[in-house]
Amino acid sequence: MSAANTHHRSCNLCEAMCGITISVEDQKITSIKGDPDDPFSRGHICPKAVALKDLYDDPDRLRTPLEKRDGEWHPISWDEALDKAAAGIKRVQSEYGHNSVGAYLGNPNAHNLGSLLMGPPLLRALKTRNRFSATSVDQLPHHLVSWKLFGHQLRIPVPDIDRCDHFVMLGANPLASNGSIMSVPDVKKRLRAVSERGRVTVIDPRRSETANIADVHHFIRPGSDATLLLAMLNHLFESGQVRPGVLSAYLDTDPQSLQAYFAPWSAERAEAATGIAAASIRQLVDDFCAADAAVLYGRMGVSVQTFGTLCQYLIMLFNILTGRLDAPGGLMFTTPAANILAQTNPGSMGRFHSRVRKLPEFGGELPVSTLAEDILTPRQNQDDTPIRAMFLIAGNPVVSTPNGDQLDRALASLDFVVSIDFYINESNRHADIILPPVSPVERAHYDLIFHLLAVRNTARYCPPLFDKPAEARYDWEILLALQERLAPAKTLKDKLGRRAMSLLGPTGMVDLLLRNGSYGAGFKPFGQGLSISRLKRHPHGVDLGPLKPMLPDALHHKDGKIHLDTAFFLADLQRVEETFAQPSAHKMVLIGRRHVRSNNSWLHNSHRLVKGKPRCVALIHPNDAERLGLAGDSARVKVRSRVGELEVSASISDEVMPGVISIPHGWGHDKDDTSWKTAQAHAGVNLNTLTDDQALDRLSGNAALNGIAVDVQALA
Ligand SMILES: Nc1nc2c(c(=O)[nH]1)N[C@H]1C(S)=C(S)[C@@H](COP(=O)(O)OP(=O)(O)OC[C@H]3O[C@@H](n4cnc5c(=O)[nH]c(N)nc54)[C@H](O)[C@@H]3O)O[C@H]1N2
Ligand SMILES: Nc1nc2c(c(=O)[nH]1)N[C@H]1C(S)=C(S)[C@@H](COP(=O)(O)OP(=O)(O)OC[C@H]3O[C@@H](n4cnc5c(=O)[nH]c(N)nc54)[C@H](O)[C@@H]3O)O[C@H]1N2
Ligand code: SF4
Ligand SMILES: [Mo]
Repeated sequence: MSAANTHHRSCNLCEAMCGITISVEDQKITSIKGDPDDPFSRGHICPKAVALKDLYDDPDRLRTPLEKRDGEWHPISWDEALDKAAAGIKRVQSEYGHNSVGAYLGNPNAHNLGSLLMGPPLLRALKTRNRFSATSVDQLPHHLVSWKLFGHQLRIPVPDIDRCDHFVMLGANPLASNGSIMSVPDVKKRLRAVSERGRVTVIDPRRSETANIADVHHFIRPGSDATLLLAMLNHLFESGQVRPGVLSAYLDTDPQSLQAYFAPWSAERAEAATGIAAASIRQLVDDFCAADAAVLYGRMGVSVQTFGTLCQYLIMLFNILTGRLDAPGGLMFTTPAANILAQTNPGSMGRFHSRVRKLPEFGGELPVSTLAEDILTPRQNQDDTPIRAMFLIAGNPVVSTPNGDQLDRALASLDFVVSIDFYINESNRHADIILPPVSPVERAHYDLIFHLLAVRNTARYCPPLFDKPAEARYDWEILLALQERLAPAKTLKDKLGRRAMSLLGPTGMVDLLLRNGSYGAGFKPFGQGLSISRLKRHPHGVDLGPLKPMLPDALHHKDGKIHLDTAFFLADLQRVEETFAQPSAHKMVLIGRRHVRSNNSWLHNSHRLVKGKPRCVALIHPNDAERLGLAGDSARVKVRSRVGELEVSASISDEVMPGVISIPHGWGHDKDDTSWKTAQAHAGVNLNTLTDDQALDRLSGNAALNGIAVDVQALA
């Protein structure tokens, strides 16, 4: 600790990476404030930052490994826990084969330096094909599009918001989420600045917090974005505004040859599907083309629906055909200081398939929507291996993935479950062994993933705020210890490699990445270049400047081109035709919602974040309320889908469009055998009781969690 008892670090709870200043007295955190000297976040924080303290102090947080015996949890030593965890996995694998073990990696892994670096070796040690993660309920379409077009799944361009004059946003609500696939602290101020320079347009079935500060908001029928994008592209061609500019040199396809694909999609047809007036669609395109710098960006609302990949592809195509890719103020590639692209699988698809539904892997992972069936479906033949054991690492898939109740049953049926987590949640309550790592402020942090997706190039390293208790383990130590037990190093090379990893630790590994990165030894402004020791001397972080044009360096295909692969992506147009041939028969369609005081399935154990009016309520338009006979703010509804039903309080509001019901995800803490007692007292309902494991984005296998047909009934 510094003498002044203040510690500077970045918050790792979401993608925004805000700089925070933590005051400490006698090993207690006394305050957490925004760090005005952080060149990226400039003092901004959101209400969630204080959860870092609540998490550290939380008496419900696990601090000792637990073993379940006869249905009761017992604390055990680390050695015993690690030995038993490995033995249980080995037992199942020796009986049923390697693929009988599955792993689910939850979202917090992406925010945890040690897990990012040491997780892959453990996964390799498991030798299983059954690897799942939050990617397939989230950003999988972005990876697929980047892999196909640019040759690397992590080469994802982000909006250059600070130099943009017209920002068009589909299905994202950064005022609540603080940005996604666009690390953008202080997004409200940055969007306001866009507005002052030009215009912000939001297209969302809900008048979201972001729509509220936008210049233009259009309601759109959930799941119909593909038709809007097709009509936008069609108008672009019809009005002669296709101008890829310098990008033409990199395209492997003549842009004019694409027109025929979009020709069937008049703005009038899109109006019928989306509810957005044809004239507004044309105007949107004309204004976009007229702006000096413009960007079209889409996130959860368009990624996690049945046309997720097609939408992300069409968004990319629109940016390319209007010359906005790699252009300041458009969609730009980043130049992170610690670049992990060379260490990461650039992408792959279909090298193997899921057990029951035969969905293709992407990048070595299978779509998590198939997990429950791959556990529950009985063995079909001699070569068939159901999943009999699971690793749950920083995730809560019962709450976070579709048809959560089915997955709950599936996890309960397993022979063995190990979890690395500091709470007993709705999923790892089915575990046999739980291995709890330290809390975020007790470990070093460098953001490997979100600098890669940030709207400005910056770098910031944070040493741990507190030393960890002697007995406690970092995530990475747990991961390495399990790897050693499951696949002991045999050769001298392996032994040296593992020894080096554990001696370097995550900080040493980032140091190597930094020294070998774009701003490493050769980078002049920092003399000897960027390294951990240099970053330690800049505790507020260093600014590496605005995003830079990166073509052709950002292209990984051997021919140096952008591969449009129309055969793959536009094959899905047939499904668009079928889906929108007739008006939808469904009266109500379900979408999700995020709130700035909530974070996926956790942080509901922080009293400060959950207090006040319950937030897990359904939003229903007054017209629907009237039709359903709902009255007053105490109304309750029963919502039913193909896979499940739940009862929830309804709030009648014209912030959602007629025919749409919005319920936040991440709630449903109604099981009494979890450890988060405050969360139990604010249980809410599990939205993923209603989402359908069979509803997928066909091209990627990503879950379609938005746009689920439901039946809504008033409760007396
Ligand atoms: N219907 C619907 N469902 C959704 C979404 C939606 O919009 N709608 N969003 C989806 C998205 S985008 C995502 S990313 C997923 C997220 O869903 P998950 O992948 O399940 O992730 P979380 O809910 O964040 O996981 C929380 C667990 O991680 C643990 N944890 C937190 N930090 C650490 C750590 O540092 N180490 C370890 N070992 N454990 C830790 C917490 O204690 C908690 O138990 O949810 C998805 N589910
Ligand atoms: N406070 C908070 N911050 C978070 C999280 C959190 O849970 N809470 N989660 C983090 C994670 S893991 C992620 S991935 C990001 C996500 O970040 P965002 O993508 O910004 O997430 P959402 O707030 O879910 O925004 C999705 C928007 O899409 C709209 N929508 C739903 N269906 C459709 C549709 O069919 N079409 C269109 N056009 N719009 C639609 C919804 O109404 C919603 O406003 O947020 C991150 N930040
Ligand atoms: S916006 Fe995200 S990174 Fe910033 S303080 Fe809030 S949770 Fe932390
Ligand atoms: Mo996410």
